Amino acid sequence: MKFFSFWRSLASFRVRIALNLKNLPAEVVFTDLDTDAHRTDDFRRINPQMALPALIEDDGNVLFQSLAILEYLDETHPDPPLLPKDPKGRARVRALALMVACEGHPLLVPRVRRYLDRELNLRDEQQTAWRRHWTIETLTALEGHLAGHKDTGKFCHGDAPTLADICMVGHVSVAVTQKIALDRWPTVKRIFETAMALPAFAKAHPLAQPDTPEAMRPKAG
Ligand SMILES: N[C@@H](CCC(=O)N[C@@H](CS)C(=O)NCC(=O)O)C(=O)O
Repeated sequence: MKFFSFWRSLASFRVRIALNLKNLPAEVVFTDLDTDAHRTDDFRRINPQMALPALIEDDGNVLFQSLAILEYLDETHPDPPLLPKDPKGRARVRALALMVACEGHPLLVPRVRRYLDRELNLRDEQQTAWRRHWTIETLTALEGHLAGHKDTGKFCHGDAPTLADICMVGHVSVAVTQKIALDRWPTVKRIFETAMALPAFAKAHPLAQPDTPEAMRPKAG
């Protein structure tokens, strides 16, 4: 498989976690969003939406949209499962995942930031306020659903990671990058720390990728 990814892409982060959890090898094609590598004719032929991630299987089948990719990988490689067995549980996990992937994340992607910058002329300070607002809103909504819910366990749903955790950790990473303290979302914070302690999650982190700029990497010590 060829996996088109960028270190900072949160949707790529999700697929990296799933590939790691399921122990699936993929050749990574580093696609630099900062140099518009996703807007080239070559990439547009792969994903006309010009967004990461994309996965090309060995038979040429192209997969796009991270949640569709995650569910496809789960159906074709069911172990370990990323969704609960019962329909109610699956609905809850998908809903938690969609709160991030469909509501929070789309407001932060480069094409939206580009529009805020070039068309609406929002300066850095206003753009930072925009990012903080939607990040906080999403984490507050997640905390509301997770805290005290009978199905919340070590992870968002039960005691094993699911699509919900895979989506949530990316959004929490954004908050960490923006230096937003996580204390006001204790359940989210606890689950984030539990998930990121797993090698499959830690190895997928944006700051730990081969294409992560040196200056962004955490300093040892
Ligand atoms: N809903 C899509 C989001 C895809 C997306 O917006 N990806 C971002 C990186 S996380 C991207 O490639 N953006 C390019 C752009 O906005 O120009 C998914 O989950 O795959």
